[in-house]
Amino acid sequence: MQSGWLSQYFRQHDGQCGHGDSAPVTPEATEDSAVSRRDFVKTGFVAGVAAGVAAGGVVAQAGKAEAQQAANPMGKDWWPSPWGPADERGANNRMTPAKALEAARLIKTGRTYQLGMILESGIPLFGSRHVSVTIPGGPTGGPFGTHVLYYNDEMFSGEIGQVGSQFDGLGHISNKVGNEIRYYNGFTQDQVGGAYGLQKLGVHNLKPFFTRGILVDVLAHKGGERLPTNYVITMDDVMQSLRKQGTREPGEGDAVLFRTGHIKLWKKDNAEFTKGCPGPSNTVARWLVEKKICVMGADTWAAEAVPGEDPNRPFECHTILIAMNGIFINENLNLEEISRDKVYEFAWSFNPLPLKGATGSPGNSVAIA
Ligand code: UVW
Repeated sequence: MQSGWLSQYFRQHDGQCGHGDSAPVTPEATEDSAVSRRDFVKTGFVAGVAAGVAAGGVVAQAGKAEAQQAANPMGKDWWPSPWGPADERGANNRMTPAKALEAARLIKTGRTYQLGMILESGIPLFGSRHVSVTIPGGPTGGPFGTHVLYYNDEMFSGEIGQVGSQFDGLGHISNKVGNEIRYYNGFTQDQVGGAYGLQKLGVHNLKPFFTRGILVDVLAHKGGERLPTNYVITMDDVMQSLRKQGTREPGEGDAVLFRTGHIKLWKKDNAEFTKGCPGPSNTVARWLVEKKICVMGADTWAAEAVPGEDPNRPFECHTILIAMNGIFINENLNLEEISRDKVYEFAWSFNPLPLKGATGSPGNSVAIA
């Protein structure tokens, strides 16, 4: 279980994050803000009477915005997607032949960099997730034939798409909007849920990613061994890092990877690793949405800052990217080697495991310089 505010968070929200009818926790739901909301309505009423119809119109406008916020804690409904109301691939649609050719042109030396960490027991894990690999028998089977052949199999158990250097698919994140749990493209829990694999938005819908990747080496810019746990990366950090590196801003269909140095805690101090993590702010995530990227990655377990800007709204970048915009997240990456070699722009590839109905995929994304 997580330490610090997250375990606190889990305790407070036990029974609220399932399918119950309880409203999502937002700052607006707190007593203080309820009071200020009442005051706002009262003030609006008085102002409306005093200043006539014009002022009343402004108040009505504000009231409408507030009602929208109450109906959808993210401020607006995010469906249908730009790829149509039936789309299940999101930003994976940006993987075009032209994009693959653009990525191929970035390959100059042919050197490959493994970005995935080894998937094994003992790695840091979120919440109560687990990883177990066992080899039944010893060897598992055989002997066969006169050449006396044996074979080994493995048994794996674990949340296969959500452990290790995981790739979050579009069925991973949803938010309560009004009375419905809503996913990417507005799909509801009834449409997506399935005891033996998601009925919609499974990672098997995705085609391989082969695209331009860029490293935003925030640690190199800020200096030190690693960014402080829960450091929130600002737009200024991003722009200064890119300027220092001489890297072009992200373009449509790019994969953007943030280095914080947090991965140095991997298997060395798992408690500190999972306590929180540094990562991009919501503003950075929204900028990446504007840039129409396909994947945001990082060397941390959440890829975004935890607890982030508002502890009452954990994993908000997950919602902004995955649920609202169909953009994928690749977590727990080893970005140390590409940082060391100053590989800032490269061909990036990841081929999600076509596991039917899975929420994500294990794997090993690669940078080719
Ligand atoms: C959650 O599942 C909440 O986070 P992550 O995608 O970082 O594992």
